[in-house]
Amino acid sequence: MTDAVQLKEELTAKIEAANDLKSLEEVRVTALGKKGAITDLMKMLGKLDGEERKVRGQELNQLKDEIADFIKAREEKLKKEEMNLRLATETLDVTLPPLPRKLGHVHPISQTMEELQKIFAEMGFSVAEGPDIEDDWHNFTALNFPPGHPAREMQDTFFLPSDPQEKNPDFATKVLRTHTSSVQIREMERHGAPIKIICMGRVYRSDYDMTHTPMFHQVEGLYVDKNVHMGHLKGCLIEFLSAYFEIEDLPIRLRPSFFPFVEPGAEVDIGCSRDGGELKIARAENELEQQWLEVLGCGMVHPNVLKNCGIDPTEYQGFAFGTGIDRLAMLKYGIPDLRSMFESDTRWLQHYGFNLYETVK
Ligand code: 2NM
Repeated sequence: MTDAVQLKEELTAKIEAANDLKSLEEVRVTALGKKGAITDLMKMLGKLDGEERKVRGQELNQLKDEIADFIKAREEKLKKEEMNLRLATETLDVTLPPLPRKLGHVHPISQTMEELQKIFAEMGFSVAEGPDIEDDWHNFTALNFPPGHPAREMQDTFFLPSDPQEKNPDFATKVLRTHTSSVQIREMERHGAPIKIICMGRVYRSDYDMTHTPMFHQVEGLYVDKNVHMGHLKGCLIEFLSAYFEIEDLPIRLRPSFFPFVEPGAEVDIGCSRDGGELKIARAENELEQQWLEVLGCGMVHPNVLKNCGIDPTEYQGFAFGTGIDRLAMLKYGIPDLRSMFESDTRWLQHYGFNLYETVK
């Protein structure tokens, strides 16, 4: 009996002495835990006789409840004190500016595509898209590459497993498109003439070195209508290149060249200087000292290509041109290594990328 009274005094003193939540919890374990003092006494009840057990049992239960209530009250008091202390000492400066948010950047290729789309939209071209996986017809045959033509090998094409259901090899053979001209074939087949489109997108060739990656990007233009001639082609290219490089009197020259899908075909150079090893796109002060940089291929669409798309070449003519978007981006934005474009290095993108809200004017 007395031990219950004594224990109550002892525990009460300990609870009052506990000055923080941690030491209060230690007292709780000493009193009410599995091996606590009250628990120990309760375990001994079993050894007592009926009446005494009942009386002592009630006493102990009461003691247990009292101690538990007392601990609870002490705990609340300590918690309140702790909160008051924090409120008095901790401050929050709501006037501090927020942490800067990390913004992503627009890849130079996306930026260049936007610029190209804008320039050509102003000249009345719309944008067409097509599949990356092409058949032999759209990638080669329709473009006037006859079967076994060396250009088919020249292209270093990635061939895919062919379609076993398809009997016609023109449609059975599958490739990763080697140029976006395949999209222009599809558009001419579907819509006929007149047509005025640009195609932009990924193209694939089995090639890898300083200046070649197995995937790169092309933009190609196509204009088919009645009475279209090379004067229109040259005018369009002058407009495009001077707008893109933002140089008003940019010199441009055409050199005869060969592509199976055009006749005649030409390569297009822009004026540049290479003073001290640094390439600069500009008109030379002295015309005789003008240096040149090749940037495009072009020509009048071959009559066979028009025929292959169901367009009558005696009624319609067209011009077409094509170039690498990656190379255009490198030239305009001073990017030295093509391969760095596809390494997904965020530090590179931080440096060469564009802010989303400052893209195309
Ligand atoms: C080039 C160079 C010359 C071209 C031709 C065609 C099509 F589909 F109309 F025949 N599309 N693109 C073309 C012509 C592309 O890129 C160097």
